[in-house]
Amino acid sequence: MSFPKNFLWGGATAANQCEGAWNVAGKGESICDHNRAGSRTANTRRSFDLVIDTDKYYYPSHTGIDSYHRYKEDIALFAEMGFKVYRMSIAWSRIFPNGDEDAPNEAGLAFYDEVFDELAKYGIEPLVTISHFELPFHLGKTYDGFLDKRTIGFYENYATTLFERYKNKVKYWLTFNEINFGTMDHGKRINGLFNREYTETEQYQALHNVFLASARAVIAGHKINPEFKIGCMLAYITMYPKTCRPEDVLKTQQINEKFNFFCGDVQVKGKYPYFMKRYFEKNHIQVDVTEEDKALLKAGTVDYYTFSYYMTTCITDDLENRNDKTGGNLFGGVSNEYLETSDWGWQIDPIGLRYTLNQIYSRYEVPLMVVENGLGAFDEVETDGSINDDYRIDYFKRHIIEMEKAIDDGVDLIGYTPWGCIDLISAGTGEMSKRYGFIYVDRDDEGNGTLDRSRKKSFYWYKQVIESNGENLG
Ligand code: P53
Repeated sequence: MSFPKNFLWGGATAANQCEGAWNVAGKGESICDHNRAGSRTANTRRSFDLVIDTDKYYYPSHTGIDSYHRYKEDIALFAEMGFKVYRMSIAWSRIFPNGDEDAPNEAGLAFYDEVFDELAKYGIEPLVTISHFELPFHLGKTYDGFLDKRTIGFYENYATTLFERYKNKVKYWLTFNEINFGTMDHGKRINGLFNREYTETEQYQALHNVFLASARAVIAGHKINPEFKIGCMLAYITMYPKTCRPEDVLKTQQINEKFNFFCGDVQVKGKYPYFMKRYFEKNHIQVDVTEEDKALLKAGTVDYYTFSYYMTTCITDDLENRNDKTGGNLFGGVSNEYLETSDWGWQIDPIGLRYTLNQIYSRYEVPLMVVENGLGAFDEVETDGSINDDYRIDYFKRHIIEMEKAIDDGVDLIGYTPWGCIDLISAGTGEMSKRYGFIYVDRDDEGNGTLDRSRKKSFYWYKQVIESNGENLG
């Protein structure tokens, strides 16, 4: 049992959670620049301000961990750990500040040229998320984001600009981060629906337009460089029936189809699954899907499938009346008495990763990559400056063992990029103290600290894992 020779070990971040420099060198406002810091309990309900008021409130994305200015130091640390791949995102609003311009902002493009050149120095392959929760604010405000068909064209123009510019520097792309959050209210991070309440029809119409934008980008990208690998990305929250009561099992199947299967089916198989067509019919949801759209979805299928994996949850047929809901899952899943939870209530389930990899692979049989996984935890800096994050090492070790078993099961798993390889702003809560990194960043929830970087115990541990291609787990 072992990892393939060319397995892509690395780490993952997103621009809005680490770059900072939110209004520098021509960058426009992105939707996430309007998110205030939340609190531990706020979870995914951070305040979203239509008008930014920096005198009154702290907006964590405005400074992030300042990687806009410190990326060279950060990449050197990634290289020290032996990263083969680095998953990062491009801030759309650096390239098209308002989103609807014809011509891109050269300063934004030049910045990422430098980042890619820096990665190339160390032989690290970039894996670029084109849109990671960072639609230009103007597109949401003026067009209701992806509810307006014109936004499909803006996205295609943006993606094509990136493909042309970086065609010899980047091979691996992802069109949208966690696209399946578009099936719920949380989807405003992707589709930009924040001006008012939207009907379910409107939400699914916007998601449909996101699918079309993704398909158009895949087609355009392959024309520009046939070597490109363009993938989808889903938040995969694996579900178990709470009990073996057939009612619970059936409910699990229904919620699972809609949250975990629907978007992957569209992006990998190129068509809407039967259960969503029926769901639309039964609930009088009128999504306009033309024959031309269907052909586009068919032609614009992705080359590989990627997902985030943090937790599993349990489903019962009376979710509404339960008081044992778990954190992180946005459909109200309940606890599993066989699992431990993180300090944020996310249920830790390494064996679930093997199960999940097999579940996804049996459905699609395309190469898979785990592009997010990790433990958000409080870290303590000792008086000598060391950070002994054994709990994080233990979390990764157990997940890596299960990935190896999944590969042994026959799953074509090509890479692993743990989330927040350097501490960054939490997407859910806006906290800094929910730390994921191998690299510690001196910064607190209110924005104080030197922003200095230091190596945690897990840093040395992960270096040894990569060096041994997953054999030496300590
Ligand atoms: P944070 C919820 C559940 C699963 C994945 O999340 C999620 C979320 C959003 O909170 O998002 C992904 O920072 C996302 C990253 C995010 C990461 O998970 O809330 O792609 O941007 O930071 C971890 O702990």
